[in-house]
Amino acid sequence: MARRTSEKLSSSAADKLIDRLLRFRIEVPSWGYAQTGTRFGKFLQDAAAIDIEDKLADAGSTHKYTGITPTVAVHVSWDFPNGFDPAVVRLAARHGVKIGAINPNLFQDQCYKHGSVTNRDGAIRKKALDHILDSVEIGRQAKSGYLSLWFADGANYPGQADIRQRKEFATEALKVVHKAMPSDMVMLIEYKPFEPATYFTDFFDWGASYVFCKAAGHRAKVLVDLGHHLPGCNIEQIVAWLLDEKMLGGFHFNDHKYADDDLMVGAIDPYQTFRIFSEIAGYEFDEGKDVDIAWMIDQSHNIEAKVQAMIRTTVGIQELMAKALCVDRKALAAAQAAEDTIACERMIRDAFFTDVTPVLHAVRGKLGVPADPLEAFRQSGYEQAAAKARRRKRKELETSGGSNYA
Ligand code: PSV
Ligand code: MN
Repeated sequence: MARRTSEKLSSSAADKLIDRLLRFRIEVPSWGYAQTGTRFGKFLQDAAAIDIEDKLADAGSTHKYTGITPTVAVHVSWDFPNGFDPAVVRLAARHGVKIGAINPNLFQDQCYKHGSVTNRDGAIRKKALDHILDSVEIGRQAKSGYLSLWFADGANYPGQADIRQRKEFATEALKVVHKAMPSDMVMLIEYKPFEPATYFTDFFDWGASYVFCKAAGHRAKVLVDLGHHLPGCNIEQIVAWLLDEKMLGGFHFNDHKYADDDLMVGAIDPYQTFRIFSEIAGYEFDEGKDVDIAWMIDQSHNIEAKVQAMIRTTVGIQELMAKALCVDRKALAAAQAAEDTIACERMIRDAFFTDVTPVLHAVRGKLGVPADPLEAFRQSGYEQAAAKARRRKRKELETSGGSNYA
């Protein structure tokens, strides 16, 4: 198929596209810069972040080269282990970024073996709830707009647990948390069909998250992690439904081949991510305004150079958003009304194959960042300097693994 170029867009369409992209921001995860890996082990990198200071420096660097990642999601147990620390907020500012979504950690402590907020044991449920409430407090003090909840809770065997009772326990906790949140905080509820639990997870799909959100309160919304669906799932349809219900809270972007692989966005199936963006672009066109959701990356890279992978992912997401904005919505609606299936499908695929490089260069020029952020970062020497400094720091700290996340 011939490659269209965005230069062929009318100048008003190109201007609108550029304007929209200038307002588009993506949040990076602090844990994406640390020594991470699979459950079989970690391949250590000298340049990987050791602590929150390094993570914020790396996030700052990602933002410096892309111009669109001004916030960093944090995991409370890894980044605020002793509760709120104003020094972390100051450090973030020094690196040109802000603290974003607050993620409580309800999956690492030994006591959560049989669940956190769904545990049979009331004392463990209380511990989990207290940790979430502490996280709300950290979010309040850090001026974060989002409390992002992911529960690893579930069971491995039929009969092991009471599914309905666990649903009730989780609902009780979410209601308490929702009440405790400041009025401008949004609760994001993530879902995942399996892992670590294998038979069921309590928050297993978008419908479960939707039901929990409705029970929790009006500031609870569904978080769609692209790696959290069973093969063949039509994720863009889920997104369209959640948009229509005003229940889409945000995304955790990543790509995958089989399961929650945390690969760089666009590496395996860019057309899938594009189709999601196309649904959003259509929604924004119909509503006449930008959708107000959390655009976040959730990737823990195993063998990839950390900052490079984050930059590549960020520009990959930006490119797919740009392509989705190339769909002529009026022409598509006309083709749909005429039941011209061939024309409809062609419009979507043509947009995907549009070369948006000129538009992206224009946007980056306006943002004051390099036209090719990844190449500029690779030439900058940041990674080599970080590796040197962090090798020294590890020696001083007598550590090799850095963050305990795997
Ligand atoms: C779980 O797989 C998840 O997607 C959740 O968002 C966690 O917070 C994140 O990964 C990091 O472990
Ligand atoms: Mn996630």
